[in-house]
Amino acid sequence: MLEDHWYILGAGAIGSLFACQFERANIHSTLLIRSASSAHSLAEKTFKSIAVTFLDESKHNFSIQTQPSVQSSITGSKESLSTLPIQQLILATKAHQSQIAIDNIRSRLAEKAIIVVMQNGMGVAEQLQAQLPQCRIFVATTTEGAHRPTTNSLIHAGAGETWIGYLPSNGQKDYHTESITAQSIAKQWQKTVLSIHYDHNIIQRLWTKLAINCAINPLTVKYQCNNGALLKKPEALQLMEKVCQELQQVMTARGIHSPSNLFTTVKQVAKNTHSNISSMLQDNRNHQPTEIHFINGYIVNEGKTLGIPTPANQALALEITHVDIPK
Ligand code: KPL
Repeated sequence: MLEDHWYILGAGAIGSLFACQFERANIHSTLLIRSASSAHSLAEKTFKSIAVTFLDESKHNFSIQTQPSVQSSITGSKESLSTLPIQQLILATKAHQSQIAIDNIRSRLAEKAIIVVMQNGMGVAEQLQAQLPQCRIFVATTTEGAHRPTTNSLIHAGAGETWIGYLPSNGQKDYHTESITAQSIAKQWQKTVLSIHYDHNIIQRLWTKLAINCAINPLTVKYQCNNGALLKKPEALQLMEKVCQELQQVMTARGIHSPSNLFTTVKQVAKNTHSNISSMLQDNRNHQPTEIHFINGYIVNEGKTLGIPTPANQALALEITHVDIPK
């Protein structure tokens, strides 16, 4: 039986979007945030105001309950960390921030806590399965488009779809039971206006999204352009094709069905999202570390394990890791 309350770790665009849409649908949530500076207190509870602009351009202010995920050493805040057990958690941090974020709240995780990993890239869910074998790890992938111009505002810019499923882990858990739980999560989240589905074969969907991110995101950083502009650069298209060929080989070797022409699929996504600034380019422009290690880096590691060379992905992973931050 699911509880009607979710903790959300990671108050970026997607974490905040889900918190606000949950609030609207009467699903209770608590945002676990690092800094209390943007929150205000009311009757011993702390809230963060988020002004949301919806797809139809209507606006609504939300007051989302928050708790600090880490004791503030900067402000010397006396605010004590909650010890209430976390039964249901959405991990919506950037992939490279996951480990530290989970470590900060690890002592609060209930013994059989449900954790839904919802982020770009791959590898974190598997890491958590190994580190927290008692917890129940699920994965979700979303194509909702949202961005946060400021910490207290959110723009829901593009309608997308969210898919939830269970990632089998060396047969430790009962696949049937866990699949039913994933279906219940999808059903509960369907109370929101978001388009949410259960996927029996979530691994396939995660890999397809990974392939798209591998072939678009680092190229937008390399060429400092939006997604659509890649299609007008012959050099970028050539590289995109090579990245896709390597991905197709790795996916086939892993027994993952890849679209028969991944390159065509990727070009179509770049066309559909032509004016998007990819999440990796946004990180790069915001002087933040990128998720490259969990995107192309993941493919390089998979290739090594499978004995498949992935020179194009490797070169991109190296280049983006060391890319100069634009002035
Ligand atoms: O998922 C994306 C991202 O930017 O991370 C794409 C599909 C490339 C859209 O921008």
